[in-house]
Amino acid sequence: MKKLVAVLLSLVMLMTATSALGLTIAFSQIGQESDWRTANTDDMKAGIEAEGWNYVYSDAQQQQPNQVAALRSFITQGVDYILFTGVVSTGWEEVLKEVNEAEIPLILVDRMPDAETMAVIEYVGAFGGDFVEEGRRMAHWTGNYMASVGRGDEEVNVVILEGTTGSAAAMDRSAGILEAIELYPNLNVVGSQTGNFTRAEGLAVMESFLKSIDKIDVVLAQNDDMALGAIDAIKAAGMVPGVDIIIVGCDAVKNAFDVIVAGEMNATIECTPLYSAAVVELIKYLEAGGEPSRDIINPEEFAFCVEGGIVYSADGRVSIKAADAIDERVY
Ligand code: GYE
Repeated sequence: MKKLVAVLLSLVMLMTATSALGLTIAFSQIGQESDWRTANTDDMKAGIEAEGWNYVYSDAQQQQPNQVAALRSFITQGVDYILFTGVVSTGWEEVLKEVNEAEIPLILVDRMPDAETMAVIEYVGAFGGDFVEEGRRMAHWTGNYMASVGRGDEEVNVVILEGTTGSAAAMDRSAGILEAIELYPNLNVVGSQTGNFTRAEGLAVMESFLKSIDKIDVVLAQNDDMALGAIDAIKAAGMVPGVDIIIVGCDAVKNAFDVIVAGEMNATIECTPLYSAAVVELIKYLEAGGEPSRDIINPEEFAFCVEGGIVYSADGRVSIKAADAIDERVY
């Protein structure tokens, strides 16, 4: 009897071990446009591999057709789970339905497909930032900061550096900025153009704004990389970033923290790239027979600035002083 139990036990252990080792998780990533993206890519790889699972990774270099091809190749390979973030929000229905037909559980991370697509595809979990709220926070921080330094009644000219055209992150952040900025009538948007979420394009667009617009008081950059590019352009034009022009970014990456602590950038609205822990937890839960959910999970996020103490949301959240948080930052 004892022998039988021992044999059964080792059989169970063997099966658990092989199934754990046997899981193959594939990730269709957008590209390598920003520090955020690098942190997201590194975190996912580390988190999946730490479980001893096989990890298949594809970098689409910002091209939707590359993502479509990657997803089809994941289907052909018969992977166990597919992780997906879309460079743009439309045009995914056909290929995601193919994933569904192949019965490969789909986990959405970061940029979701548009609502129409979401409504007709199957997915087992979704984790991403609330980009509309992040945009609102950029506007709230700016309006309240300007008032806090006695510029609440001054006509303030704002330029927006948008992210990749057609991406959920850019469209939703623009929508959030434009919605909340209405509450601060002294803030006027005088320019808005895509810098494609990269430092180089942020620099180029800021250069052209500086040439074509007489007075720029504030830059709202939809990610920190573009904010850093704008800072380069402002310095090159002989102005002092953070003083002559107020600069607000989004993401809260390490490079932005360094520049905020140095006083050359004013604030950043957090958007976390760290999803592997949630993804791993979900996969384990599903493997154990848990029920999938169609909820989109937004992580809790904060805002950081030079001094701290600025209200950055409609519900009265207050920014954290960057210098107090810099040592705990992990991306
Ligand atoms: O803000 C930006 C990146 O989709 C949330 O993409 C992401 C955005 C992030 O390139 O830096």
